[in-house]
Amino acid sequence: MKSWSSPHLPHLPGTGGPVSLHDSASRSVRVTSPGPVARLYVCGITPYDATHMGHASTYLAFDLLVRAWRDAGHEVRYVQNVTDVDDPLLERAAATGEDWRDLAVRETDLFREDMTALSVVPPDVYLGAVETVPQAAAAVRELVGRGAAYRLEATGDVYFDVASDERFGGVGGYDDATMRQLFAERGGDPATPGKRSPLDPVLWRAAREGEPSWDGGDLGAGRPGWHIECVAIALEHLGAGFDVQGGGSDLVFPHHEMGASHAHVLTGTAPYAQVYAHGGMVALDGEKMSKSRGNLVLVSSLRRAGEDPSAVRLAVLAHHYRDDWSWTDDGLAGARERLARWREAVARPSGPDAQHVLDGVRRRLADDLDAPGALAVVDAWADAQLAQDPADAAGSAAGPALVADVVEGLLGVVLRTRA
Ligand code: 5CA
Ligand code: ZN
Repeated sequence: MKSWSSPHLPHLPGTGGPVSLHDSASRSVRVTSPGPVARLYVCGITPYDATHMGHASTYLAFDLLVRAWRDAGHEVRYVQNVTDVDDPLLERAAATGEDWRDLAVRETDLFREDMTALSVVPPDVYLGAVETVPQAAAAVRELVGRGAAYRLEATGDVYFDVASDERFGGVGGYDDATMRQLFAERGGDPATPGKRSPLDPVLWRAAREGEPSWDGGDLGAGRPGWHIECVAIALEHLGAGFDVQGGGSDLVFPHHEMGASHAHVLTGTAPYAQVYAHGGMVALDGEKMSKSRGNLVLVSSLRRAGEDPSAVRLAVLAHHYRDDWSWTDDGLAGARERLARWREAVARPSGPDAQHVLDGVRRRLADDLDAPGALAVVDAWADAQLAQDPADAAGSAAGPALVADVVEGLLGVVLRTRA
């Protein structure tokens, strides 16, 4: 699948330091220590509706990571999926009478436009579930071969035996009751009769009347379960033990827990990912923003309303990526004001030295992507700059130029139009 075009990434003097990131599995902030190539997998959208500010916030968080890693001198290999066949997508298409493929293509196109507008660095590998069915089916057959999966005679569906991975539960660290509750709330089927454990997730759903299906070889016709799709893509394009598995906190369990267990059994190694990083949930009016609830602020609506994408980025980056927060008009208005101040400050022909802005923003981002801290560093410089009488012209042109590059390169916020 095609990705989207890269934003301009200005060259910054020197290099940033090692990037630390909170790991859900160890419940601690850990220094990422990629080899020459930093390997990142971020769970992509299920394209049955438009991208809302919750999704955008998650992708912006990992965009900061990509930028910080690159700034620290790593080559980054970034893989993202599109869940372009799944129950909610099929249900929405059935409800509106649209072909599910057309729906997926349309919403994925809109997502690319949204990400491009928001200056999100594109993944190097962008893959849909449909185009990777053969890899997912092969992974399921492998799990069957290893005795970690079993078929339910009633339906022909194939399930993963969570007991086959002794590390199962290690990503989320939840007790059994919580796992059961989250599994039921987040697309699992605890009550399906005949399963060895209520928590066992489906690996291969046998073909049903009116549902799309693919040839699964020994598995028969069907389609892959959600977790194995991401694992098949990540293992093929990053390999086991990659640096960061990312997504929103709603994916900790079951999605990333199950994915890790599938991979542990498939590869015979652990961990699947060095760090499991999760962004907080964005709400609107106190409720998690979600397509199923319909309480959405869409990136595309903001764009249509003429909102500056840099203001949208600043509205998101004013919150730490791990916090849950609510989208508000006031938050966006505050971001517009900040953007205007920063633009005014860098537009002046000279200003205070800005090496400490570069150092400070680097340090804040390297510390678990502390974007609010990074914004405060830039605010302090802008305040000092705007407090000066422009006629005094203290400092040099290098200060404003460096701040504009730091803000664009590390925060993705565009302050100056390029000639
Ligand atoms: N396709 C799967 C992942 S394989 C999926 O969860 N798709 S999604 O469209 O529902 O979500 C896309 C990404 O946005 C996921 O990383 C999810 O964790 C994140 N996300 C969804 N809702 C919110 C929200 N309200 N706030 C923050 N992030 C969110
Ligand atoms: Zn995923």
